[in-house]
Amino acid sequence: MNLQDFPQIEACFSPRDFHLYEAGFEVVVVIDVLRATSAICTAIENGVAGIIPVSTVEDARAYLDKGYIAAAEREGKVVEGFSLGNSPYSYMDENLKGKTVVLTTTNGTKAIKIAEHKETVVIGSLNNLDALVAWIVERGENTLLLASGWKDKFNLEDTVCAGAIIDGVLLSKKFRTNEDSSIAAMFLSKSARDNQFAFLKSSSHRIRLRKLNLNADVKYCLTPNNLSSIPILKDGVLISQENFDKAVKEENGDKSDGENMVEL
Ligand code: 3SL
Repeated sequence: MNLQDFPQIEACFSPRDFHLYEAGFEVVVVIDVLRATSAICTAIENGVAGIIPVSTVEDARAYLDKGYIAAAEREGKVVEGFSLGNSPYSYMDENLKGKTVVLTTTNGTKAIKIAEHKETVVIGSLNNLDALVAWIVERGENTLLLASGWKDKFNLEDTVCAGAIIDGVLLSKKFRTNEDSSIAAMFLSKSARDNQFAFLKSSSHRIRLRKLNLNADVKYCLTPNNLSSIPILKDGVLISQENFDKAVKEENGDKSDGENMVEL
């Protein structure tokens, strides 16, 4: 097979640039290491049935008023009136098992909403790195890694994560990469490999979160491969890969697994 026939994997550094990259990509992986996508992966791994990403605090409040469980973060803090934000630790709660949570965050959910019209949107983090790499390789489709950044600006941690994903996927020798952004991401990830925490010590986002006393969250979010869930967007709700596959099977006429479906 010619290199040009291989599916492509690329990195986009900011939601602001998404329109420049998105054409031709069937799969978009949204990355917000600190902290939205790490929290979403944690939630799904810990049995949360679904996460509904919304753009604004007002949207989240409207769901809250209707009786939904809703979470909101702005500037790193839980928004007044909400009891949940985007700390991964708050999604390890037994009481959330089987529930659907509405979530809005400064950067991560904004990036998810920007990408939601694409065929397949999945959630990436350092936490689910290897599982995600294996999923991308098996899927074999053009894949764009969308870094959420900070308010449309480039950030180190999402780029390092994107570079690590590209590195892993290229090892399969079944993908190609073209963009300079992807090459830069791979260089950054190689520099960070031995100690992500030390490498990202001076990152603006880490400093911001440290000031808010969120060091434990940062440590957790920078831990590779402590999770294996791959949340996938289905009709506006992020669900586990297993439930996604069941739902698709059911839509295609195979009802055999239907009774095990989680109700959203
Ligand atoms: O989760 C997010 O969207 C973050 O970018 C915000 S936080 O500073 O990590 O809370």
